[in-house]
Amino acid sequence: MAAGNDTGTSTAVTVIGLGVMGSALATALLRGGHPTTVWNRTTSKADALIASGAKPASSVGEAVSASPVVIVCLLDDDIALTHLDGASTAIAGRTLVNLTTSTPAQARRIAAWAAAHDIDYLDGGIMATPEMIGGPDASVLYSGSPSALDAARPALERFGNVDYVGGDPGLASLYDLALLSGMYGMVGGWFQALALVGSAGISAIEFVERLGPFMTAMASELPAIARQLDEHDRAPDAAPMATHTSALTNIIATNDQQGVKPQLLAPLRDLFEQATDADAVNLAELVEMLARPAT
Ligand code: FVH
Repeated sequence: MAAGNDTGTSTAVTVIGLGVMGSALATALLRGGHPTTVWNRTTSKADALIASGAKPASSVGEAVSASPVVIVCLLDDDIALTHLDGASTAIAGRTLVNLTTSTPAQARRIAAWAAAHDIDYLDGGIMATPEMIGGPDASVLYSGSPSALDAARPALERFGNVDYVGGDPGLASLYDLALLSGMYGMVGGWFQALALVGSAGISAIEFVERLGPFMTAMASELPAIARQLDEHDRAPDAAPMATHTSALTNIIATNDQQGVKPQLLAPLRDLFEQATDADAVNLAELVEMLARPAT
């Protein structure tokens, strides 16, 4: 059963945590006309929001009592759980959306805690920077209780695209971390490439005019690899595995010769070497090798 105030046409929302991201979320809610109550450990971070119409709360318990939907955006899940647990009686009967970055196990832990306290729980992973919140490019992953999603949806739509990925509360976090894995892998490639051309005195700005389009062209290979994975397709790639291993060996040797640490690509070379030794025929097989338990 819903608890707290739900005045007018917009759901009242409480935001716990007013770091750069929590402040952006609260700002988007205020802009969307949601009565918004805020709490932060360092109270001065609420000042600008209060000037824009937010209601300050002097404790987490007071904050959550003000709204049927409670959004948490703190540094990490341990901190979130500590503060929520101290106000569990006040949160009972409400919808809780936790946008603190977590691991799937942490998300499931908070979901189990919420279930034990009669709290409808949705976990989230924000795929946006604070500046993007409320804009057309912001997207937030959600997983967990469908009824929590329904209750919170009008407020969540103020942040950006609502991307619900399933009932398992750990799923949003898994998708979040998998997407970030892709991003950090790509960023690692950028770093290695820029360090290598930089060691030869080549301008980074000049080089990225080549790197950007090349990365975009290579990304077009991704759906084919995904299809091979899903279908366990063993059709051989045009390039034999040994070709990739040789390319990576040359890349690492050249980085060494140029005085650039090859550390970001060395593990990838090792994986390709193992794939070559195992007579792997396509790149999808490397993904399967990564996911296979170590023997
Ligand atoms: N900023 C971003 O671009 C990313 C985008 C993807 C999602 N993340 C996650 O969002 C969570 C909050 O991140 P943030 O950027 O708002 O971080 P900060 O500005 O550092 O604010 C941290 C808030 O946590 C509060 N806090 C820290 N320790 C405690 C504590 N022991 N007790 C109570 N509150 C605590 C802090 O309070 P204060 O220092 O202002 O008093 C801020 O409210 C995070 O999970 C990102 O991974 C953002």
